[in-house]
Amino acid sequence: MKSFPDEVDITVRAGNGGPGSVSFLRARFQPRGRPDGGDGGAGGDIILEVSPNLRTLSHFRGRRVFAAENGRRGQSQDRHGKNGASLTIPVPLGTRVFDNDTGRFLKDLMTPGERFVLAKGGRGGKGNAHFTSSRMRSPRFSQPGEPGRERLIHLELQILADVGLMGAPNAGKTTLLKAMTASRARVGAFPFTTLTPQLGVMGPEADREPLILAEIPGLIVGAHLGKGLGHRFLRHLTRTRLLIQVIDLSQVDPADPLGPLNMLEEEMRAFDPSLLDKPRLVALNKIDLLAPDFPRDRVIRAYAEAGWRVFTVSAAIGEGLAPLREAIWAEFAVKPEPI
Ligand SMILES: Nc1nc2c(ncn2[C@@H]2O[C@H](COP(=O)(O)OP(=O)(O)OP(=O)(O)O)[C@@H](O)[C@H]2O)c(=O)[nH]1
Ligand SMILES: [Mg+2]
Repeated sequence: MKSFPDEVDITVRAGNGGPGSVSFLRARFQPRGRPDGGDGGAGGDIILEVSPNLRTLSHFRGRRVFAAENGRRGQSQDRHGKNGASLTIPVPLGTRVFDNDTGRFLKDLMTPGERFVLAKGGRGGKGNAHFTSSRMRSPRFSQPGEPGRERLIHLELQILADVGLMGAPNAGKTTLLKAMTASRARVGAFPFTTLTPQLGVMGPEADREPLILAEIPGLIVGAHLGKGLGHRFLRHLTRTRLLIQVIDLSQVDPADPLGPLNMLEEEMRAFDPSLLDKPRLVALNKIDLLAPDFPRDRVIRAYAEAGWRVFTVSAAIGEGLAPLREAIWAEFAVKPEPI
């Protein structure tokens, strides 16, 4: 299995400023001409930008050096040189930025669309038109452009969940998480606090990028988290694009099949109504425990008729997991372009 691509070292080079120009406007009755050398253009910046479509740093592939365009030389007739284009590097939410020369932490990118200037382009040099004075009417020099900044940068992806498993205590979230995810060794290497949800990595497989699944503990109801909801926990919800409502089907009252789900939804609304904007799947778990007379089909139909995408599974014996996994992959089908 390919290791989880969670860190990358890059060199970034902002553009150099263009040199100022030395030029004289030849005009009648002005033997030496008026200095008219324009300023150089500014070099382009190197900018990181949080792209909501990315979930890993794997789009860097082998690319390690990123350079922005240099500013152009100033021109005669006081014309300013063209500014160099900036280069924007897309990164996923949860990217932490370090200066690789000093090891210093620079930035935690935690908002979709957020931008961070890694390296400023150099300023353009001034043209000779700037240097005229009473003593110097015809300066034959201009200022060189300022060099763009070059830095070694270390990017590290904070492991944040793509998929959140929610549900009442004992519904089987942990068991389902473990049944659907493979090696967790890599994730385990990250220092998490005690309030951090359980994490697992699904994939990578074929050409699918790996997905991080997280158990959102004890639901938001706060029964065992109370006001101690850790920062990291909230961050997971920020990035989570898909939620799975895990319900213990063996505990469902056939007279009120949607009861447990409505309760979860109510709790989510109370905690943060924007959670209800995220797509949600329902996993009716513990089908291996159903009594023979349990009206299983009728209960499932009630969910489907209410518009839910519903899956019946047994996390314990691994039944019904394949269709659920496919539905999860389908939700993340957009493949990031290499940069
Ligand atoms: N028979 C059966 N037992 C299951 C199934 N899934 C989970 N369990 C059992 O249900 C109990 C609770 O499972 P967990 O996975 O810990 O449930 P949870 O939702 O993570 O619980 P909390 O984290 O405490 O909220 C455990 O004893 C599991 O072995 C299932 O599909 N069938
Ligand atoms: Mg659990």
